[in-house]
Amino acid sequence: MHATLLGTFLSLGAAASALAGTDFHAVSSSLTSSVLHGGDRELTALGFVTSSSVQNGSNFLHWADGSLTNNIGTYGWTAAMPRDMGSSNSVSGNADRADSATPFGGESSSTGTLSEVFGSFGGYKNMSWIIDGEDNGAWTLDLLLGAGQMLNADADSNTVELSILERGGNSDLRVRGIRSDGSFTSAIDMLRGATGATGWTLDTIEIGGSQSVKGVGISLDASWQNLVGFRFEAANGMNGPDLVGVGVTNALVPSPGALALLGAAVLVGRRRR
Ligand SMILES: [Ca+2]
Ligand SMILES: [Ca+2]
Ligand SMILES: [Ca+2]
Ligand SMILES: [Ca+2]
Repeated sequence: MHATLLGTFLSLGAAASALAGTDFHAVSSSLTSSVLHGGDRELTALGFVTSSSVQNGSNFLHWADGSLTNNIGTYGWTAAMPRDMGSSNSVSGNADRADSATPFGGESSSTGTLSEVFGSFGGYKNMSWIIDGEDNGAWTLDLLLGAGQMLNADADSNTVELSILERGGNSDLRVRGIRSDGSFTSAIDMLRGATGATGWTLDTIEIGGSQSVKGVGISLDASWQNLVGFRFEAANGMNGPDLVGVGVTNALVPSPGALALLGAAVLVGRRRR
């Protein structure tokens, strides 16, 4: 191909990618695998339809802080949030676990924490520990990346920056990016119809039978930049999303603050020499 023509095609391709917007890639069960340790589930591979991205357990271990607001109150990363432990569905969004999973630390007081659900369970994210939502209940969850880390969406609609696993594949969930300056992106909705089965099921304390765990990989719009976390919102009409896990790309970058600190350290080092 003529060099000028090739250049034109390449720039057209880049422009098309930049305008790609948000794309949802259903989880593909044939590209997904996990292992059970007793009743605790470790994700080993997570693949998506029409995406080159393959995630694994490491993508789910980037969360270092967060808070959940439900109909009872607001609970920080390590705060003991009250759970529904039986037939009562009085908490709109709360920690819940597989019937066969290891109990939460606060099991005897009917509590659980965000750090248990979204942090490391001895080296992996325990997919048997989730946030259970109620049918018409509302809750808001902020999850924050590790200090000094930031996510910038690329301009490739086939690469997944954010993955969401939901118990049942029968609920919707609203998503916003949280920028490093504290502002929020516009919202996108993960719709239940966009999800695909992981291949495993989950029966928790709050429900009386097993349901398929489904999920989606999201290629975020290229305008989603400088993200230090995400806000997830469940609202009336979304059928009580049950959040099993949230993964992000491992291609995180240092935040401007972290870069400034790094730069200062380099300058100090130079002055000392
Ligand atoms: Ca509940
Ligand atoms: Ca992408
Ligand atoms: Ca659900
Ligand atoms: Ca059960």
